[in-house]
Amino acid sequence: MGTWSESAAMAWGGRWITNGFLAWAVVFTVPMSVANMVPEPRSEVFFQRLADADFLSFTRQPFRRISPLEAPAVMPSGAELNAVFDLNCVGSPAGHRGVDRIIGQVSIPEERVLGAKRPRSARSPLHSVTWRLPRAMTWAQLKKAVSEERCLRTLTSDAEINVMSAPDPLIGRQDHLAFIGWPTAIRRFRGVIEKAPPMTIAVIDTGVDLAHPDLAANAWVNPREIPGNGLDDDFNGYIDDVHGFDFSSFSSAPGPKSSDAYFRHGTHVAGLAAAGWDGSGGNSGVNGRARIMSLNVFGYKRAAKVSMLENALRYAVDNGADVINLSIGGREYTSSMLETLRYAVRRGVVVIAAAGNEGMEISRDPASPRFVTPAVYGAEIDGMITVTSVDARTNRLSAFSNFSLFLVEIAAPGAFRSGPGGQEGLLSTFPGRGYGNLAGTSMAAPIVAGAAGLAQAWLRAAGRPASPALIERALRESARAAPGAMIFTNSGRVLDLDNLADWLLREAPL
Ligand SMILES: [Ca+2]
Ligand SMILES: [Ca+2]
Ligand SMILES: [Ca+2]
Repeated sequence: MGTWSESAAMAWGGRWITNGFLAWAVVFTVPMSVANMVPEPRSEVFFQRLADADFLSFTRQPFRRISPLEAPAVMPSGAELNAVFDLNCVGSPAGHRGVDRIIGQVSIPEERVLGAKRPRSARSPLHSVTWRLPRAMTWAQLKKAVSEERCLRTLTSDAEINVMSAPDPLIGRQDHLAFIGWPTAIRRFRGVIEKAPPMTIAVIDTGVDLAHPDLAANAWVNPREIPGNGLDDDFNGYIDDVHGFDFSSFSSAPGPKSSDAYFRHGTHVAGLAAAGWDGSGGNSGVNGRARIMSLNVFGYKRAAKVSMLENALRYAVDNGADVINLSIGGREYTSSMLETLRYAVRRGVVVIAAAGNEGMEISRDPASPRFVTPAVYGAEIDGMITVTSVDARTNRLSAFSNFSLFLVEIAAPGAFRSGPGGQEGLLSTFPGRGYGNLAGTSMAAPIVAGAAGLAQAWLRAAGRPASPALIERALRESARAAPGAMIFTNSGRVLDLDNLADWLLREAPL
């Protein structure tokens, strides 16, 4: 991050909500109302050239023209912006070269961002770059600089993204699988899964330790990339990306970059979704035949950036993921993220997002302190599912769970017990051959991601188009009613794999 002061950050709106700030939100509830919904962003505005659109947003208010009077007089040196470029932009001498020209100083050297070639036309033409202001700039200076950049599509604040696990639980258990009916249902799914080509689940997180004995056999492999030769063999823009990529430290090793407890998160999440059924440890994922694509957006840092998340989403879609798990989130609106999520679903990829752990009702209004992204977009995107957590011991909403009758779509176990007296978490894989316990909506989401992979395999085996919308419908309609979660999600339901198998047998017989 830059060196700008906290007061400057407040004025700019770039990163003023920290984890510490969230604590008060637990007691902050207001009546639910459709007034929380804001109008759909207009896509024609979104893709207009920046210079033509009222799009440069430096506050939490999107799509609102910011006059020079409203904008901060001076953007501080070191402020970080998310610049989204169109790599196929016509009319620019070299497309992305414009990054250097206008910005003067880019945090990542251009050739390392983009590799030797431009993406093929089937891939997303967009690429997000963190632009750190090299010096303090007035609104007029900034606007002049970007108005000459033909290939810049949007420029917004490059907000922080954090993981969504709750404070460390004391003990952990693995019978969350029993809670969702897995032990019996998996006999019905297993034959289908083992005949079908493996599903790929992209885990966009703190990195997955793919050397873990329960995960190694399920590591996704990029078949057209030769490891370790320093070349981008498949011309996808990323050098030596064999099992995924680290979008934060720009490294082809996508595993956790630190042994700090914070960075266990991605490995735990991956194990819940897809630890191998035949592993040496006592740990099973919901879909033990899935392939895990590790997309690390944290690197060595405890906070990711929206620009990295957007690039990771595009990578997952363009490189063959079937399901994307997002046990991460932020608190600030950035227009390009919604468009990137829509891109994923449009291209047939199911997106699963954790609702967050502030114990509050989330809001779709970007100006609200209860705005949580990307979770708030699940309800409006058919094929993206927002997940909250129930305690597997009580069948009630977990004390930490965010909720919304409008915006949260399904519940799954994210703890055994939560609230006063501590919590019991879910057991899954930790880096370094380990196992451990975590609790949170972060844990509930990958359980649903694994289930989405099961449903997808079944639908394909039955010859049905496995669209993200149909998979969402299967999971939600088959979920079982849970009185303890009734008013907290728009389905009032908890994932149930036995019911899912029944639903699939009825709607898509093999
Ligand atoms: Ca490559
Ligand atoms: Ca290579
Ligand atoms: Ca949805």
